[in-house]
Amino acid sequence: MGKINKTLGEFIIENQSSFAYSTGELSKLIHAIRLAAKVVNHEVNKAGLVDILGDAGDQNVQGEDQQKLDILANEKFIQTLKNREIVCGIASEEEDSFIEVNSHDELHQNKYVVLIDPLDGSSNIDVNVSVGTIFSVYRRVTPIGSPVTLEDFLQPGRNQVAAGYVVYGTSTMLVYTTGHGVNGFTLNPAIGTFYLSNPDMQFPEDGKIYSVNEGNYIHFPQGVKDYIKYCQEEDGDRPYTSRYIGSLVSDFHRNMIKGGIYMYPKSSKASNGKLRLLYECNPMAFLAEQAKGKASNGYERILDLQPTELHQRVPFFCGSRKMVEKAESFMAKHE
Ligand code: AHM
Ligand code: MG
Repeated sequence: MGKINKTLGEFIIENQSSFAYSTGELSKLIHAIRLAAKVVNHEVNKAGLVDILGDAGDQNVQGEDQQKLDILANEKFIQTLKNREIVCGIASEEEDSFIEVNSHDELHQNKYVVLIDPLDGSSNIDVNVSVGTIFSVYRRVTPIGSPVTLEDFLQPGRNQVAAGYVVYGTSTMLVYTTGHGVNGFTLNPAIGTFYLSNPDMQFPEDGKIYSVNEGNYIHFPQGVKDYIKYCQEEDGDRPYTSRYIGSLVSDFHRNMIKGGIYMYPKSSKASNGKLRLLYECNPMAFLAEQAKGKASNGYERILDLQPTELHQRVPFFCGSRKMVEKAESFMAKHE
């Protein structure tokens, strides 16, 4: 019999003491996310079988069509987190404003806020392509005992205490960091257990894959156009390979394993790009840095940006350090 890897549950217990201010609450929070991930995984897997495919007929706060599974994933994550008395507030891509969470006995005693994109890349669901969940965790900045406020959510990404994603792919994986590197766990669906499959994940320092929606090419800033042309030029190890799933979690996951850059720049159609700073870019940027990669808006470190709105968007360049630095050097020429 081959060796049986550590389970996520065992890993959380073993690593609890390395959390700053460890009281077991962050561990409980990761346990809750693990549970919600399994529930959503089950729903995503059976999406083709039951009548839950397609639009729910509503639009979310950003005017986009909501898919039924988006709503379901949103509900599952929020319910699971609410029931555990660890978080004082939740913000989600699918909710206009943040949700306040009280513990049952005493008001406002919980110290963490969670921001989630419950089902990212959901336009891929109908065609059976990977989707993901992204989460980001902060310690609240307002005093325990007082109601949670917007200020608790609008923290720069460098304050995150944990972040991660679930990728519902050929296998389902949970990949997360608590600021001590990045570890990946693969779900064995037969027994519903996540096993440590990818310990200490790291971006190769350099890579050969670029991931960008080239359909928007003519609308991109000159620096991005020049960088794309650079990727396509014949020279040394170039041209690079283009890979774009259109599902941030999957594109990021592949690039972290193989080496690459993901870009969602601003364009003449969207002045801040498409991706949201708080629950898409910040958690991915924290993971990227913990995996020795890099994340920027083309000029500045994502994790240093001071958020001003819950749903704000930001241009995003993320991946292997040398590739992001190269893209930044092209951006700098046209500042
Ligand atoms: P969503 O949160 O509405 O699913 O949008 C985010 C997704 C990312 O996963 C993906 O990288 C990007 O949108 C793709 O956008 P586009 O189709 O414009 O290339
Ligand atoms: Mg999203």
